[in-house]
Amino acid sequence: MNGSLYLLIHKSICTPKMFTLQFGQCGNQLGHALFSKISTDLECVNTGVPYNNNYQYSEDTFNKWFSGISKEGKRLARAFLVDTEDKVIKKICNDATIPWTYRTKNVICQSGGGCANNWAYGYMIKGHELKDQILNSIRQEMERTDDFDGFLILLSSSGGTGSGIGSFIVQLLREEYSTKPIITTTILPFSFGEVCTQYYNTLFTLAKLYDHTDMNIIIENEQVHDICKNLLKKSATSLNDMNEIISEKLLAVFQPINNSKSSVTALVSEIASHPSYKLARIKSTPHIPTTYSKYESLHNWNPYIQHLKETLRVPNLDSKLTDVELKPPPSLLSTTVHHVYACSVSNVLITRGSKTDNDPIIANEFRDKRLYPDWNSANCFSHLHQQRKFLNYDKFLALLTNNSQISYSLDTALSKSWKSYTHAAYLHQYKRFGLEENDFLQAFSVLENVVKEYRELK
Ligand SMILES: Nc1nc2c(ncn2[C@@H]2O[C@H](COP(=O)(O)OP(=O)(O)OP(=O)(O)O)[C@@H](O)[C@H]2O)c(=O)[nH]1
Ligand SMILES: [Mg+2]
Repeated sequence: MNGSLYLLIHKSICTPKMFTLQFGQCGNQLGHALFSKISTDLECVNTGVPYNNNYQYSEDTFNKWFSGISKEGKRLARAFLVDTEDKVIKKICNDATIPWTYRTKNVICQSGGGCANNWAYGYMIKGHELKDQILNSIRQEMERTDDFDGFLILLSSSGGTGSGIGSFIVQLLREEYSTKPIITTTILPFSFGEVCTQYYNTLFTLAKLYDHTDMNIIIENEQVHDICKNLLKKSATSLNDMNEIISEKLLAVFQPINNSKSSVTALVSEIASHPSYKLARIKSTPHIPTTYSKYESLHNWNPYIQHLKETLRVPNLDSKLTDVELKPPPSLLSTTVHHVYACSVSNVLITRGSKTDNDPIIANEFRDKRLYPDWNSANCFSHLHQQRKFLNYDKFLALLTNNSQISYSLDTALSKSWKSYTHAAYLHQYKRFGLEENDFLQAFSVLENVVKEYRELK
């Protein structure tokens, strides 16, 4: 075979391929927003790179997220849709405005009334009913796929379907694909005004996922809502607006980079190689109102980088701290930085956009040994760059970070579920599906240990 033809075929076969699994209302709506963003990114005209480079990026994007073209000429998402009520699935599958579609066989949906915000109902009952159908669809897709790179699971921790069925299926995937990376994206609930069982569901989900995933990316709905309010200046924020922000964060990390380190396996080993620290968050910038032009960058690279570093601040003593990610990046580099920073197990900085001699990217801010624990100060940071612009942003930056800040969010979930538990509140709703006191105590113990490990990071 002609050498260059061989290389071309080989390169396309070797593009790492992602399997996206969407569970419940949140997982499916978020997945839909994610594929929408991928399509928007594919169709960008202001790429900042020569035709050939953009062609390669588009090929890699297509191969990573899609498994072919449908008879109607639409891209086929390599996604699996699971729900126990059909409202959301019907809506997204019948969306005629989108340039992609789902394989019918990969849509696993009951037309019941959902899992009633009950992790136990999802995990103990509905998961068993649906597991064969879900695993068979995955096996069939796997047979069609070479160079499988990893699972990306999308779910909320506080309902019943995403949390319960999602946790159950992740456990089965771990058994069946023991060496393949499993990354979960877990959406944590708002702290007020949602359902009374949300913290028990969150407790069980986080504890189960801790045992079976390689990396769990934690997203807090409350924080994403505030990003929309403060940075996008939305007067009313919808779940859709929030899903757009979450999708941008995820894709800033997972869209192709011309570097083998961007494969899921490599990212997991960079960020979550220590078995006690598997939680990550994505800090990203800039998020700007749609009325602003994305073509023109407001800043050089380095103020953005310093801004991302400032998002790692933690409160000093008992002082209250504004979340820096909710503020726009300052236009001037600050010279008097003397804050206290979270201790990071590891950080990966991903930059997307044009880097020039006049505007270089200097990531030394993240090489500061004081940001990391003594036992991991050597291999704790890496920087990946993609010259191709992302979603028409002149520059876009994401910091995938595994650090001690997470203990604050988990502490809230723990203390609220512990409070309910000590009053024996709603326990009967879980016991009627077979959970026992011991299951609660085990989940508390796993999560308390996680919080303790992160809090003691130095
Ligand atoms: N970010 C985001 N959060 C969502 C979305 N839809 C629901 N949520 C959040 O998800 C939680 C509720 O979980 P759902 O995903 O609706 O529940 P489910 O998995 O469908 O489970 P059941 O309906 O109980 O069977 C709440 O915290 C909501 O705020 C969404 O599209 N985006
Ligand atoms: Mg639901």
